[in-house]
Amino acid sequence: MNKIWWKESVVYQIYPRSFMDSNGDGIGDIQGIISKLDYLKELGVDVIWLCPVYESPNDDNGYDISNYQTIMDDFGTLADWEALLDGLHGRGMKLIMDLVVNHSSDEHAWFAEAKTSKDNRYRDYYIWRPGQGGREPNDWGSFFSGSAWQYEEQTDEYYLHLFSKKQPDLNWENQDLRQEIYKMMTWWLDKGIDGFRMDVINLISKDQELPSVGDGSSGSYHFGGQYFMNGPRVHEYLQEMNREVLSKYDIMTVGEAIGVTPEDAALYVGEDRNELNMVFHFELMDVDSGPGGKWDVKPWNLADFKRIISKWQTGLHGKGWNSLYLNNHDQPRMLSRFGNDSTYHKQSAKMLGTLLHTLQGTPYIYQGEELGMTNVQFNSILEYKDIETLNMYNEYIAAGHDEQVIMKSIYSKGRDNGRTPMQWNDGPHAGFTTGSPWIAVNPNYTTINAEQALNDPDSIFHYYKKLIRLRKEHNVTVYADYRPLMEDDHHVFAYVRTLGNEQLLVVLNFFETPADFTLEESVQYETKQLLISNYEVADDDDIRQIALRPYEARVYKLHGIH
Ligand code: ISL
Ligand code: CA
Repeated sequence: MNKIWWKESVVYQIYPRSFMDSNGDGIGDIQGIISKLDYLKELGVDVIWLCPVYESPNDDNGYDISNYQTIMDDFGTLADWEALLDGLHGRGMKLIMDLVVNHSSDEHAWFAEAKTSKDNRYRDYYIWRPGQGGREPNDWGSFFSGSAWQYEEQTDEYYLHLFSKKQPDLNWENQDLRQEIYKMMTWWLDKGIDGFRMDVINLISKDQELPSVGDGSSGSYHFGGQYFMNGPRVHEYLQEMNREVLSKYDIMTVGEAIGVTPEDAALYVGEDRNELNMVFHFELMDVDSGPGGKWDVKPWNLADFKRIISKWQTGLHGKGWNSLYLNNHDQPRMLSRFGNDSTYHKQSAKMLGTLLHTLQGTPYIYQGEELGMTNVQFNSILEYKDIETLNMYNEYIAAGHDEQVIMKSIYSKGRDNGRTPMQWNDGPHAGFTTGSPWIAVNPNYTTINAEQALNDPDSIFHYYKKLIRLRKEHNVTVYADYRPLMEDDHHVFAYVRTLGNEQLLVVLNFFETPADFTLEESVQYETKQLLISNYEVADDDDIRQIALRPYEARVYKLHGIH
């Protein structure tokens, strides 16, 4: 494994709309982030990933971009953004920007032109097709419910939108479009940013036949992923982007990749491939999805959870670098999903944080995770803001589903779980805004908030701080290989990581019931050192046999291998 800064970094993801509001309009903004830079420095993270801050009509909270080179009014100005970059660099932190180029907004100037006529110069920047027998060109469904096609009267054709109808897909087959995107990326890089997180980047190449999935008999829409996930030209495009843009800078890149296996991922992140540095895969995020997809919630189990992590740890080892995340702005809060957000709030948050920071790969912390922020349950659908949630709700209601059942799946899977405002203190609106927040604050802010966490030496925040520091002080946490222990145990997650003559032993109890850990004989060592734990542990504790307490987590460094 080659050593490089982004492997040794910890990334912190900011969802600007919900981070900190500086001017009382209820919407988080760039000056708000600037006011919290010392907080981020204190936590010790190295890189900030900023979700989209570009001009946008906000159909999908900034993931629908109408101008890639201006800042959204709600968030501030380009001068504010430059101050943010300087503020980060001045504190020794880096900034990566979200790059959303599978689609633009329908209010982007390119699309405004493209829809006017079939021979417009920008027409081919998007994907247009005539209807088929009075219906859409094919039977693909959108990620946000309904058809993936929208009819445009002016030219009597449909355009493709894998997400909302205000997010038309860009046509990467068009070389001029690709060059415009590379130019835009270069413009940001020349401003001094340190990399990109690339939104759904493995969807940019579509099978040009755009085939239907079904035979048309049902009249319903289907997931057409086989025709646009890891499509025919995706690696050609990314290699071109790397050659023309990325390779010219010392930056990091991470691509969001839907439906990839470790084998697929190796093609994106293989160190000899000249494409990306890391991808975000979805296998772990699908661990509690039933056959009906994300809203068809099924209980997850530790056997699957461990199997997926082990598969990625060993699958990419020596080939490419993993990204590690347990939640983000699209996912429920990790603590409510995989831990215990009531009785063992602190213990389980620390246990999950231990997992995140002790695997091979770069950890990504999502804002509020370091405080143990939890899912939210709003009483009424009217309090929800997310387009994916609202569209699903309307579609399911129209299809006659039970409202209570729908709300239950929103409580466990809805994206707004991760989008409630950051909980800074126990004052009005959790100190997020002096106005009225764009989305309600989670009522548990009176006990879960940053001010409380900073004052409590035993807080999740201080534990995260220590985890982040460990990655700096012990190379073994970053570069060592991975070997699962007690693989068939469905209660304990344990593994050993080896680098030279050092080993890292990680033991995690994933449940509230006590559990026994037995260290297999094959793991040999001379001395042991407890690096971190979420309970008091005696120095002379025998690690060959540990009686683990609820959600207990321990990390040992073992010296001397025979
Ligand atoms: O998980 C999902 C599929 O149901 C979605 O939440 C999500 O749309 C998908 O993970 C892709 O995410 C990215 O692209 C979307 C945007 O809404 C998400 O916020 C973004 O992370 C479209 O740009
Ligand atoms: Ca604001």
